[in-house]
Amino acid sequence: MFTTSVAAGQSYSFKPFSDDEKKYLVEVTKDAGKGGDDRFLDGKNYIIYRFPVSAHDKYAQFTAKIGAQYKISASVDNVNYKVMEEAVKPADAKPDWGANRELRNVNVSEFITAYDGYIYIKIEDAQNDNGWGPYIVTANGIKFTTIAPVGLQKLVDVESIDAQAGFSENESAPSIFDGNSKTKYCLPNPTPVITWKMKEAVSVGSYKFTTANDSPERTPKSWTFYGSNDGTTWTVLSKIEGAAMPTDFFTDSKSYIVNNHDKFTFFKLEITSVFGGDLCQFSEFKFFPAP
Ligand SMILES: [Ca+2]
Ligand SMILES: [Ca+2]
Repeated sequence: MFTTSVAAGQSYSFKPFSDDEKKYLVEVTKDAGKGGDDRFLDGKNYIIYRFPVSAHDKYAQFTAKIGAQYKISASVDNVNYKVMEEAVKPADAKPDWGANRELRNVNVSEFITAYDGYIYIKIEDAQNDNGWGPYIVTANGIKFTTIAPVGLQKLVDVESIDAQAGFSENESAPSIFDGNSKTKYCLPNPTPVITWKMKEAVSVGSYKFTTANDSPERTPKSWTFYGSNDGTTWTVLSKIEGAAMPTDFFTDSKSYIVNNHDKFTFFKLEITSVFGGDLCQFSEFKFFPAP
């Protein structure tokens, strides 16, 4: 479940019955038919979608235009579902009640976990013995959006960054905090140490690396991340040996979790090995506030 890297703050959208839908479709009952151009899930029919969510995300929302009797549930494991929103036909409904097709915006932020993973969305009939099954309106499509928190890199005191010089000023250590995956820190040392001071004390909840523009063997493989309040006494926040890092360029690693949520003003990142060779490089070190 946690093998792929997921970028924080993404938006996925597609139309029912499209090829794009297959990327997110986990299961649809075989007899779930079409109602005109729309997905019609009457009776015991249902559909399940799955969307990638980063541990960094702070908000997640599912949106679709759905009408008639519907039930929208969400889950982190496709086993335990929580009903988020439902409608049944009122006893005094007019004969055309099934036309209540509206955009349903379902906040599923509570299913974001401390790890990169997925949120499953299940849509089914809220009352499966009376007809009036839900329609998912194809023309409006389906959308799933997550919002990333603001990274703590913005609070780094750039003047305080202490690290071995890179190959050029363009490849110096501040490049890992500039929010640009096209700029990297690259130096002739596979075990660099970078220390920096924050503009204010912060509590870190997670972090990730972004790979550079070439040579994946230079990517950090093992490291220790420390916090301090005096720049002298260091507390280990995260120690990773033999990480599985992406070999694609300009790509975020998975999220690494920091469980110590004490506030620190100084941080130190010690790279202790790379995948091969005598150089180290990466384009971003992103770190995020504790939840
Ligand atoms: Ca029904
Ligand atoms: Ca950069």
